[in-house]
Amino acid sequence: MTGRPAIRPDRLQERLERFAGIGATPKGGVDRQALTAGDREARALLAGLARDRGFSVRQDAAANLFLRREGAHADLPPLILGSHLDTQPTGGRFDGALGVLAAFEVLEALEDARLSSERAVEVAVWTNEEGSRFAPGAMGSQAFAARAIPPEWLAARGADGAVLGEELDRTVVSLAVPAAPLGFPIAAYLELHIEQGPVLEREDIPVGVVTGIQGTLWLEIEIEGQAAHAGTTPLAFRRDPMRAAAAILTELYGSIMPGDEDARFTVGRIEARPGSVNAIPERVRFTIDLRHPDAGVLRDLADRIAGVCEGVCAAAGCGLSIRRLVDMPPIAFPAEMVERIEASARRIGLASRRIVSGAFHDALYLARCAPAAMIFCPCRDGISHNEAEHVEARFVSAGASVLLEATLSFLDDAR
Ligand code: HGY
Ligand code: MN
Ligand code: MN
Repeated sequence: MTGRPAIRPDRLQERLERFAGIGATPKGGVDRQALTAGDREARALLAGLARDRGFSVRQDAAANLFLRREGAHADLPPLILGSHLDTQPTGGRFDGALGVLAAFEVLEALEDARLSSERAVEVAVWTNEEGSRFAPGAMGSQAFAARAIPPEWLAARGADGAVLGEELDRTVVSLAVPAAPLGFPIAAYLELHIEQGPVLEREDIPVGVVTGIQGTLWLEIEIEGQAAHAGTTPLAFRRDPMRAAAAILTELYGSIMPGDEDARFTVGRIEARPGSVNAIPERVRFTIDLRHPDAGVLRDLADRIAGVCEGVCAAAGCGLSIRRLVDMPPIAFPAEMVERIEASARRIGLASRRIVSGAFHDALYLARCAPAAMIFCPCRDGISHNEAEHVEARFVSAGASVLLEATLSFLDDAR
């Protein structure tokens, strides 16, 4: 070994720049949605970089990508470092990509130092974490944890009309690499990610030690009314689903978050059919993203939403259907994993604070397979899922250094 492995901040910044160029938007963000040509281009670029360093590349049936640096004992479950390369339609350069490229930087640092380890270390690129093109989110990590792809996912149509199964096949065949099993034993999982909120920056703390992830529900609300002429139909003759939706959203926006500072209620997508300016819609469909750290409260809020929808639609003479697209219960990471991340930050002289993640992450599902932990770094103004997303170089280096230190702590344990 040639000295203790170290992150090369310049190399990591160059990689972040290079990947940000795949799906770059005019406003400085990234649109590299899951299973698109841009996603495939980024995966191919990373696979090529991995091969150049002598790492092996595999891909499973869910298109999860694994870049492996061998250890002395190939039969030992590997340590996995990962995140995602897919982005929101108007996403940023760091959400997901930071975790993947910092993990790759850790692998390169181990290789540069010619460190020999008992077990392999692998970088995982999880498919479709965002869920914005194809619901649900965290699709690849869910399939890995369950060791199966639910058949109903494959027939699903994305927001752009594409069929998931076809896009998944296209992505898997786009990379001629050996197949990995869908799900395999792992020793532990570590993920670096931007906080996507304002806490760390506000307290000027470079490292977030994630203690858990709050629960998330995605609902699709569909209200059926009666299409009619906008000019000739008096109020008493209308069964207007948009009017019902407006009453529902007024009630829910006016009560859920104002009533509970830990609750998060978001309507990100709403559409009317036929969507004609002078026709009362036949149908209105909208999504709800509901989050809470407490599973019981999340359930009660979901029941409340259903009750409000049922009451308003009955009074408006409209039909109602509620589809659950995502149901992610909250999780807590194991105490010893949280302490390990804290100790890693302390050993390299970085201040840290514990924090619960408001966003879901692939680690939520990997936590079902092995001890898992997450490291956060601050992002400017707490902004994410926005093209203005930005992370200062010093925080990128700090996060990657903690990821390396935590990785070494696992490899040291195995000595
Ligand atoms: O929506 C989420 O929490 C994640 O950022 N995709
Ligand atoms: Mn993310
Ligand atoms: Mn995201």
